Amino acid sequence: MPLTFERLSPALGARVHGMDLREPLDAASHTALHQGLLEHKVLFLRDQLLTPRQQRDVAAHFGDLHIHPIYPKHPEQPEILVLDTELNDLRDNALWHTDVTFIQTPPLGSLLSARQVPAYGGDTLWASNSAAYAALSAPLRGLLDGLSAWHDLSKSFPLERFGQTPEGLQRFNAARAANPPVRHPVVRVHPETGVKGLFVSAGFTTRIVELEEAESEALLQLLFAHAARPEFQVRWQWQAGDLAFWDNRITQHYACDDYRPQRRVMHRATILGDRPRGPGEQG
Ligand SMILES: O=C(O)CCC(=O)C(=O)O
Ligand SMILES: [Fe+2]
Repeated sequence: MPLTFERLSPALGARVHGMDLREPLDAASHTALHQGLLEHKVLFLRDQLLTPRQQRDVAAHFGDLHIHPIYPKHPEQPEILVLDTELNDLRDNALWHTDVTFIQTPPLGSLLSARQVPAYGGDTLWASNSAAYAALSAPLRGLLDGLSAWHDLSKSFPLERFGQTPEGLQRFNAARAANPPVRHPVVRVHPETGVKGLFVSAGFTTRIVELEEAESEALLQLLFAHAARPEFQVRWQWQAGDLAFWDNRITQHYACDDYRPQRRVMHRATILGDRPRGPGEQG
């Protein structure tokens, strides 16, 4: 079957046909996947029940992998993060966020593999941050281009859910100590395409540095609501064996919390990226 990308919505998202990631990734497939990712921002592949090792190996073609400071890791493969409703309360992912923006070099992207899915519910939504940016008025874009914001891990990992056991609390405190808030541009220039996108999200962004507190709060609320408009989204209904690969530099996502108490298990490999650059900065 030839390799094709089937577009799923106007803003972003495509289904990939004709690729089997259980086979070693050759140079042509790697290039096609990379180009597809830049063009569509999130790719979906069905019937790819990869082993944790295979998933890690595919992800490692795209960069160094991140090991999450809080979420559990796969026992055989520490680069694979395990999102299992029987291990963790995962409702905190039902919030629009770009992954791991609380570090200096946030992920380039992630590969998320569905292992066990509920009979219904548990969809994930992605939104294009470049579509959101482009839909703002020119004066507001001009203001945002010169701003920066703080991103803080503790905004998405509340102590009530991640610090309740002694081990959990120890991990939580170590994660906070190792990850003090970081500052990123409010508008990021995509390092490969040069396209501008919003780079704030409800998950981790706490404060716009250059503004007064009340101004920052009001503007962030406006941007969070704007970025979550359905026009900028694609929604994926999972089957076990599905794999999603998203460009985390120009998207945010939301894991729908509508399926409990059914079990849901996902494996994620997270590829580190570069330091986000704003419109005024040189490469
Ligand atoms: O469980 C999901 O569908 C997505 C969770 C999430 O936010 C992530 O894997 O980054
Ligand atoms: Fe996420």
